[in-house]
Amino acid sequence: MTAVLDLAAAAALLREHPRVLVACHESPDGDALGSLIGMGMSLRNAGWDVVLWAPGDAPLPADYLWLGLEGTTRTPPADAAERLLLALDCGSAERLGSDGPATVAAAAASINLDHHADNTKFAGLNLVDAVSPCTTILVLRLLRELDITITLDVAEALYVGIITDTGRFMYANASAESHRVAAELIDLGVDPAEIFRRLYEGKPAARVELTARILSSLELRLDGRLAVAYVTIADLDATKASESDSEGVIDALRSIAGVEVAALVREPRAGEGQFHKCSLRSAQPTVDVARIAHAGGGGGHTLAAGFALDGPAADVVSLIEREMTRA
Ligand SMILES: [Mn+2]
Repeated sequence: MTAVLDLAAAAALLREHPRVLVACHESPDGDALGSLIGMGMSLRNAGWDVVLWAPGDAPLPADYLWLGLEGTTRTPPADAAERLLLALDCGSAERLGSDGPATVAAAAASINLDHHADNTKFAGLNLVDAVSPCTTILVLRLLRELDITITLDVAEALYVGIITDTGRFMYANASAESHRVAAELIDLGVDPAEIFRRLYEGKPAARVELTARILSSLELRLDGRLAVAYVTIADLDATKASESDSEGVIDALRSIAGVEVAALVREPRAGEGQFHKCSLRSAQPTVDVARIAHAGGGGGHTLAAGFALDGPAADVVSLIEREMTRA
């Protein structure tokens, strides 16, 4: 089942605007970057004047550099107000970073293409399909609507969104459609073994050392229903790893028998104040971590969500415990 999206309206709006600013959410993951590159390259190949915007100042995750992120800007371009803003995988204007809301408000037109159930419908035209396992599948639907040929580079970028947002087809959102679209992309030339090698092998030793340190902080709470681990600045400094190197660790927490919620709590860097960021994963289909994230002022999906809290790490954990024990 897929939602009915007004793809025709989006295609018409794009055809009226030859200059486009394609954007994804800050701290981008594989789906955000796969969507950004897949959409951006396709529009550029088809003759649009495209600027790619990945908001934020933390380095883009090294795992995805091979997608071709060199030309990506980190701040909106000077002529942003003259462009159509196409936001991808972005649940709110705030997820476009501190310049997000003003850039959306000033844009010549705006389209919001996303799969987050808590999407705030912040754009002029909102295409939100919460049933879709990832945004790259929605990007593919829009490219087909535009009659744009899918090149191999684009197919690879779209495939990355599917495998990362479904946890390599491991999560409950790994629908028949996700497998069908993956098969279509393989038919276009995508080599799954090669993509998996680029994404998950050849890891820097620093990342494995960081994983070891994070896992040594494991706490099982609420009789083992909650698994919490911490990423500290000391861990990052000692291993010379970056914050994005901690991305996969939460799956190890989630895999522990009896765990319902996995939480990874990140200590803020100097200058980020007291904001502890927390990623949440559900290990049980009946446990909705988006509800916990909302209680902390964040957002996300039923099975994967996050929030940031102004206060010590202990407050982050108490909030999760309070929400988990609420009937
Ligand atoms: Mn996504």
